[in-house]
Amino acid sequence: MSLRTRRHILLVNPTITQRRSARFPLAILNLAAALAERYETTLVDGNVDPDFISTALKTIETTSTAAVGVSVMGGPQLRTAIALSRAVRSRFPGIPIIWGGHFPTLCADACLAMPYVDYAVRGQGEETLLELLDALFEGAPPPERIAGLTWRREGAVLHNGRRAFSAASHARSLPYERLGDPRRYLTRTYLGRRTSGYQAALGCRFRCTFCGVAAMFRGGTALPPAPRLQRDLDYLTGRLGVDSLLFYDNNFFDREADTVPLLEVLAKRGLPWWCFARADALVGLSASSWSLVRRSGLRMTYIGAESPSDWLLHDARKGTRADQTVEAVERCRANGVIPELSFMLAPPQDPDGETERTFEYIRHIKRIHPAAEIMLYVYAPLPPAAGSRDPHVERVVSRLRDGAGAPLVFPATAEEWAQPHWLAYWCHTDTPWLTPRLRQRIRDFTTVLGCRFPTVTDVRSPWWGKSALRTLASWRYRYRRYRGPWELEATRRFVRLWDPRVAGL
Ligand code: B12
Ligand code: SF4
Repeated sequence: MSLRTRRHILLVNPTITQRRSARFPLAILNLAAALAERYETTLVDGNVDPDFISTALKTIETTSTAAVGVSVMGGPQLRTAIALSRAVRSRFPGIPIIWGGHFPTLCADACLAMPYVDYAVRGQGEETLLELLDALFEGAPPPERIAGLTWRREGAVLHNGRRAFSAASHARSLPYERLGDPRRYLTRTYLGRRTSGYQAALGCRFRCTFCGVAAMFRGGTALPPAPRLQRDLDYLTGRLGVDSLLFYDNNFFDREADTVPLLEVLAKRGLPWWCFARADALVGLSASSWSLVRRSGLRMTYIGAESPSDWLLHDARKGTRADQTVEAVERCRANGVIPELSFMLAPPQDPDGETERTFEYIRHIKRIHPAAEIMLYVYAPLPPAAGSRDPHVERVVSRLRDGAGAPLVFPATAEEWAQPHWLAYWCHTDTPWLTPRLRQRIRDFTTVLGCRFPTVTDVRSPWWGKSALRTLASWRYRYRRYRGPWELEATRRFVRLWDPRVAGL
């Protein structure tokens, strides 16, 4: 295709967080890199542009945009994606609107139930989007041959077969400069003054039933070659001045032999960094790798601890055990790393009992490593992905009940998913089977724990405020008097603590 005839595609990351915690919108950057040979693209990011809908509409007008791609994660981004798509459809009714990302991957039917979504791309989006644009504008391939696509034919919604895992994006560089000044995305965190998000490895080998990553990659994973990491770090540190990194790899420590070359690259730089890791992988690391970890500057690692109960870990297909979590915490302490542990409270099988057991387990962990960070979520399994079957996930979901004890029915449309109670479900902050008493109990424990151990990731609240809250909360924590911490709530109105569950680090 000659340069003159290249069509223009608008790629949008609708607002999900406030500007000061915006990170590189990796999804649309990766898509732009994949389209670069055949299409022109404009990137619009609602996390840095408060008027992103007006910007998108203006872009469509001035560039004769041929199609709009929208990145959609369930939760708050669903609302901004809906607002954008409605606005585009009403001003430019003929332009195809394509949704991709974690929400369409799981809920493609709910997306296509909206008149302003023409296509839903399930799973990794690069190849599917390219083929779809070629189908729309070049006449080939026929849509039914495009793996990973959900679309309409004569009013009926069709889910084409799944697309196989691809590591092709490792061969491409991200066009950061297409975002305007990429330095806008470097923010102050406890790691440094100019922290950047970055993704080295793709996918995840595991298939935990509650996790969106499992539905996206279905066990596929690929670690990047070390020279790629080196090259990207040269750009990020040399050109942009990045001084610390958040690795978004789903499991940084996947296979030790593959991880060591990456650790060696990081050890040469000594930048403070953060990553996701599994307890079993950390426990299995050799002494020489831990020594590399120390030299590399790993400050904190996010571990999906999930539960103190091995039956639940097994049921959720997690593949780790509660004793491994404790051992991983000990290894982290010995090596100067802060473990950031996430838990899923109140599973429907025994919401009260499991929640209390988790509280006690957290206290045990805090005794071993008081600096351990704790992230509390509610166990809220998401629906099985459209267009592919996973009997294990289907079984887990079939056991869920609503508040009246009837089988839980998930929303049928994206707009229903955008209702506050379903947003809370998607964000793992509430479920229909939580009783008001248990909901309050979780809220109270979260308040007491968060005040007793303010997170080190909070670089914004004043030290005196954190110190006052810590003192005020200590007797409650010590004597397990979690109920009704009104004095902590009142003090928190003045000292607003940072919640990394909402905005990331
Ligand atoms: C960075 C990040 C964020 C950032 C925002 C990112 C942004 N878009 O601006 C922040 C920190 C704000 C955030 C918040 C949330 N996040 Co988040 N986040 C991530 C993280 C760590 C990396 C995402 C990323 O950049 N990946 C790299 C890119 C390249 O991959 P990708 O986004 O999947 O994009 C590919 C495909 O999805 C697809 N695609 C994506 N968009 C589009 C668009 C089109 C048109 C097409 C065709 C294809 C396509 O193609 C892309 C390339 O292959 C992931 C975990 C992970 N490691 O992936 C979680 C993750 C995406 N987040 C998740 C969740 C649930 C949330 C929350 C909604 C809730 C929560 N409890 O965390 C919150 C919202 C909180 C709130 N405001 O209340 C889940 C999503 C699960 C799901 N099924 O929806 C993930 C997978 C974490 C997890 N393991 O559960 N998040
Ligand atoms: S929870 Fe972690 S290990 Fe399990 S599928 Fe998700 S990313 Fe992979």
